[in-house]
Amino acid sequence: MHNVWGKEHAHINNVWLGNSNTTVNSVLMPYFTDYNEPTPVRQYAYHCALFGDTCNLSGTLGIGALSGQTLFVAKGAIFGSDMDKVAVTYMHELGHNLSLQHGGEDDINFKPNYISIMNYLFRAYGGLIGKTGSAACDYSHYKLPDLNEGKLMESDGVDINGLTLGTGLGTAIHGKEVVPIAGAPCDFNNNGVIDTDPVEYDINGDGRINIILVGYDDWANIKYTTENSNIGKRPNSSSYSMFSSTLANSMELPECITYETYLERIKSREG
Ligand SMILES: [Ca+2]
Ligand SMILES: [Ca+2]
Ligand SMILES: [Zn+2]
Repeated sequence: MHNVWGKEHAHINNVWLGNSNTTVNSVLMPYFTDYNEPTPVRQYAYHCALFGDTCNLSGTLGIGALSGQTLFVAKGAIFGSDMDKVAVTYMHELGHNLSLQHGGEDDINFKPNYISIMNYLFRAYGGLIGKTGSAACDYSHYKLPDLNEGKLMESDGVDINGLTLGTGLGTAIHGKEVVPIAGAPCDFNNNGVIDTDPVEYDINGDGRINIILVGYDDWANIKYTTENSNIGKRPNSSSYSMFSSTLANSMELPECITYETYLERIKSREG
């Protein structure tokens, strides 16, 4: 990745990011005054990241346009300006720009078989489990086997084929680390034993059990071009995704703030 440092802007207490998809983009764009200079063609390849203090919604760590070009990182909302968390948030929001959702191709969060910085499961750990430093900050390299919550094979674990062999990568089941995951069994139903018969459990904690948790290879599917990068047009993203700061500082499962929630809160605040 090639980072180009832009201009430093005057301090604003709360960066106002607007109250609709279109305004978030149009509010962010003016900050990037060097974005179209000296060569306007930059806009077809570059992503614009604004590192601010906080934004108009407290508790928001970052916002990234899904398949868009703008992202915002609220450094001030990250306790102690922890640079690791800033890095994790930056890469996460950039991932949204690159078309990735919290479950890879879908927005199903906390999938133990999706080893990516896009997955909230790893926010509590400050990065991928089994890795330290910058190595802990990564998109997924493997499509791990899908997990059928209605028929989980504990002896299979999440990586029966050993795709992650030698990488040391791990995951977390019921708040307990499974490191490494290659060939390791998982106690999916949290009864303390590795059951031989298939078990049923809501392992991503979304209240649903009858879904397939699909694995995803981020790197093989990243979209480097934006949705609407037509000549002369700036792309407007169709949706944004946000992080809650409570998440980054807690082991508990936090609420997942969607862009719709963001709009509702802005509306109630204005009302
Ligand atoms: Ca078990
Ligand atoms: Ca579930
Ligand atoms: Zn996100």
